Amino acid sequence: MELETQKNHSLNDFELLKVIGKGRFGKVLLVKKKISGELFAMKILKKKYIEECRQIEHTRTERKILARVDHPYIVKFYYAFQSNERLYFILEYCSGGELFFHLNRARRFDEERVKFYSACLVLAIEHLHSKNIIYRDLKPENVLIDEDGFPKITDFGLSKEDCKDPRSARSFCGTAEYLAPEVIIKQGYGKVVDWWSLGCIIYEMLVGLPPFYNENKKYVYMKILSEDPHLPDFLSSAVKSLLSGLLNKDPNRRLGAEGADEIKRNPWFFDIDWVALEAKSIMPPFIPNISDPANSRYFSEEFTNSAMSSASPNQLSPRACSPTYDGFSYSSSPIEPRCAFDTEFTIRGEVGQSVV
Ligand code: ISQ
Repeated sequence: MELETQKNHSLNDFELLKVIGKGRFGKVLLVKKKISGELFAMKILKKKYIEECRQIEHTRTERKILARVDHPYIVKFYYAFQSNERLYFILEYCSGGELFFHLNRARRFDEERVKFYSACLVLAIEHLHSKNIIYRDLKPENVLIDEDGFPKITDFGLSKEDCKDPRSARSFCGTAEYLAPEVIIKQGYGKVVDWWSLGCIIYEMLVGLPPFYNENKKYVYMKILSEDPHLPDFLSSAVKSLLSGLLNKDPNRRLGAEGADEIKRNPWFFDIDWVALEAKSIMPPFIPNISDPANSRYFSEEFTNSAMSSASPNQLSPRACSPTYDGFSYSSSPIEPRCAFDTEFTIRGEVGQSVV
């Protein structure tokens, strides 16, 4: 498998400290660079899984995109190297852990906190779109919090490059709860799918569950295609109107179809100073309490307690949650994991995957 990696770096340069994440094709370790003592996140991908699961192109794209982007709200990529069996990506370490970890604990955030995170995400997605990249997998698990409390998106495994045209992407991929209707009906889609997922993540941070939620994916897809999201009374009218715009099922009429400025001008964001936010000169609403950055208190014990060398990437247990939604408690039994997937399909007649 060929991938552009650096020959002058190797695993030996790092002390491996802890497992802090696991995904479909590998795991993420907290590592310390021996020579400088700096901490990094090391994403390790097993070539065997990548080849077996036909992920070679996605891995190449991820590596290319990571090297192309440079933004305060996107996890920084330093370099990549490889061994016979594995690929290694050296990334910025975000000691505050996943946004998902904090949301799961708090159940939901207040509007000011949600506004701050979503404004940062608007800037990150605007940056990707300016480079004709569609992110395609925005969800709380893919947003990390850095040591100062700023959010950063990570995981470009499903992203797509060269998307100038509003119908340039076709593959049926993403995470069920965050998929835009045009992805489900396999119409061909463009950058505005990211604004739909932004609507989903804003809703989830405010309400405690994604807007189109069901334990069964088939019903998730049906709701996305045919139901309006329920907007509880405790939401301000400004955020309700933003959510209605972002969750417009018609991609041409969705807020953001004319570009990120349309979203930035929405009344809910009236008090955001976008220039100051881009410069990271606005104080985040929550600052992780980290005296020792190597202490992984904001990472699930499911990861950090596992042996570094033996854990298989497929051992990730399903996400269990029982968020309270409008006073109604959903089942606390484990539900299907919210995993991203990718199924290639072609609009004109070739084999595709039926989703509903
Ligand atoms: C950086 N810091 C913490 C966790 C991470 C997980 C995946 C990629 C980068 C990361």
